[in-house]
Amino acid sequence: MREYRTDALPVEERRQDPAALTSCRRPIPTDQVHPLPAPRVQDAHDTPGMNGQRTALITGITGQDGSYLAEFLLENGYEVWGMMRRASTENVERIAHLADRITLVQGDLLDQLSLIRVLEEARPNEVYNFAAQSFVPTSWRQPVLTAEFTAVGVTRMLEAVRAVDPSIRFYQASSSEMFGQAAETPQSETTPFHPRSPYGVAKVYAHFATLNYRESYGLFAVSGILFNHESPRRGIEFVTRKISDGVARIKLGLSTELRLGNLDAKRDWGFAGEYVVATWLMLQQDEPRDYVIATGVQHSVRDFVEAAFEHVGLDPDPYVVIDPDLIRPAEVDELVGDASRGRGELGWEPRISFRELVEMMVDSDLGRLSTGLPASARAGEASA
Ligand code: NAP
Ligand code: G4F
Repeated sequence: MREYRTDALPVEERRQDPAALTSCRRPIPTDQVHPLPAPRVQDAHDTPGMNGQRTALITGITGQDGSYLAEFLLENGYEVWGMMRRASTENVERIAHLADRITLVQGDLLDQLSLIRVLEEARPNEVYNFAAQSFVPTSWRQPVLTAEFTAVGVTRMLEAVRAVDPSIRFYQASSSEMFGQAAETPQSETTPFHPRSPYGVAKVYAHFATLNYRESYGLFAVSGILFNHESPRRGIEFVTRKISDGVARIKLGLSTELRLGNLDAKRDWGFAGEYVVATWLMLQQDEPRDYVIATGVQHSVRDFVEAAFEHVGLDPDPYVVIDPDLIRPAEVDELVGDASRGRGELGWEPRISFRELVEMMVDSDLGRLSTGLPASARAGEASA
């Protein structure tokens, strides 16, 4: 097993990780909304460097996990390429601080030829397929598009790997959402799937496509079944970030209510910066195998709300409003993972606790929202 470093985590998140308190190679800004120069987008005529480094391609590099994995791989000596889809506006806030150290290339999971071209340009040793339509409620509103991105897009990616270089090691971002109405508790690699959303159904397809390409063609193709993982970079529509942002706004006097759906849903929440290390570890094994990655600790949405309000010294009751429009057509009531295979074979352990995660996210949103407010309203100075 190769040794690895985790000290590339941005200061705001690294300070929570006692094992990662060594110095950063260079300062990394923590403010994700601060305008920074955009990374270079590779055009078809650029030639990638050939200096013997290991090369990784991350699809979905503009997302939460893509940004953390890019930092981790750079810190561990990789040449990092990121695939992003074309947009009319910049969408690189999470990776802007890596601008001069990664190569971005345009490609889309909907376009088979674009995936082949991306692999031909990047010539990666490892592909991390993080790209997906990942927000569960959107999957009821756009089920066919979700299937195109999140399900069939994975087959397109696997076909591209076969066509360009079958020796590429391939990681698929499977999800605990596949367990859905779970047949047993806790859920492990052998728990049957019963997805409860079009997103979950699409992930099950992608999961079995990855397994099938491993069995049919001998690809080193693995799926990480990751339970919910969060961070200050989590998309604002997911419940944890919605809560941390909402609580910070209320604390700073910018808002008077937090509208939520089902507070009784239970999840196994970990820190995304640690989970991407597990994805890398999966591709460093001698044999391809699927792994559950989870903390093994379950909390309700209500627990998250209470911990977040408690952190800023407020009572949630006057502020939290239950909005029936946010209740899902079919709910995943509770999930909690058994990651003992990953602990044993990968040597992976989560370190950030639930409470540390909540506080990290609330503090980050307080800091972000305080910028530009009068001193009396800033984090730590605001009165209840
Ligand atoms: P995320 O923040 O929503 O990022 C998704 C990424 O996919 C974004 O970079 C997005 O690009 C890209 N993308 C979407 N459609 C695409 C397309 N057609 N072509 C190319 N790129 C496309 O998700 P995340 O939280 O980082 O999660 C990463 C992966 O892990 C996802 O597959 C997710 O389903 C899976 N997962 C996440 C969790 C979790 O708790 N976070 C748990 C289990 C599994 P844009 O920026 O252009 O939208
Ligand atoms: O934060 P969520 O939207 O995450 P969800 O549905 O568990 O999905 C996330 O985790 C999956 C892993 O299991 C990933 F595969 C997926 O890509 C995504 O990252 O909702 C969590 C829970 C749900 O039960 C939801 O009903 O929170 C409940 N909830 C209550 N009020 C809410 C809200 N969820 C959201 N997004 N917004 C609310 O206002």
